[in-house]
Amino acid sequence: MITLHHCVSARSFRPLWALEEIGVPYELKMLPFPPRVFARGFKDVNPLGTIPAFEEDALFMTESSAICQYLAARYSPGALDVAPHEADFGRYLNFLHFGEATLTFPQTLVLRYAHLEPPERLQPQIVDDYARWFHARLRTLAPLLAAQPYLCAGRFTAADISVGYALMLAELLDLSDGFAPSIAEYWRRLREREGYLRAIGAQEAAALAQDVPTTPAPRLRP
Ligand SMILES: N[C@@H](CCC(=O)N[C@@H](CS)C(=O)NCC(=O)O)C(=O)O
Repeated sequence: MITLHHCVSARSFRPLWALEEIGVPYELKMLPFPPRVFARGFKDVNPLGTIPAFEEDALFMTESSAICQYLAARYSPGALDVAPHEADFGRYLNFLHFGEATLTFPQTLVLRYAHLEPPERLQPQIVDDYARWFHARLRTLAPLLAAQPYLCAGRFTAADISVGYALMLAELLDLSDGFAPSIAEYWRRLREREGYLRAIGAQEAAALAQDVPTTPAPRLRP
């Protein structure tokens, strides 16, 4: 049985979306964000204190893109996964990791210094610098997405989940006004997917059932 520890609309949304696209059964354990402040017992599950935390029997994973890669390879060959014999295998891996390492990294600085820290620790210069960083890197995808509907392999893959989550977070952070038209259109396509809509529904239902706020991230306590 798979267990996913998740906070509303945090990076753990990537594996949640993958699970819903694939249709494998799982248990969703909701936490208030950030767990290291509001759910201290969570460190017994994941000493890093971060989400996602993913368990399947003896397996334990904490990297959102790696969990998507695992789920795709294990449960979705030929669909969410791109196999080594396919021409786009390398491009698939690159986009899968680009979503987290290049796009989400600057966003987390915007999240922290525009939204999470107490007022006296907010850092507008950092927010501005890393918002620009995010848009500059995202723009590199615009010509590709003007020419094709998905990132690689001629189909929707786990790489689209990885990059798609960065677009979802950009919207939550009010960064989506800067999307190039082809990226805005790509994001609209992704948001209309049944798997995405099921994942949104699953996190809302689980948050209500488990008495966790359904809105993302309150400010950190000073
Ligand atoms: N590279 C990791 C990052 C995990 C991570 O930092 N998650 C954030 C949520 S989006 C978190 O748990 N933050 C809580 C904290 O830093 O206390 C991944 O892709 O899953």
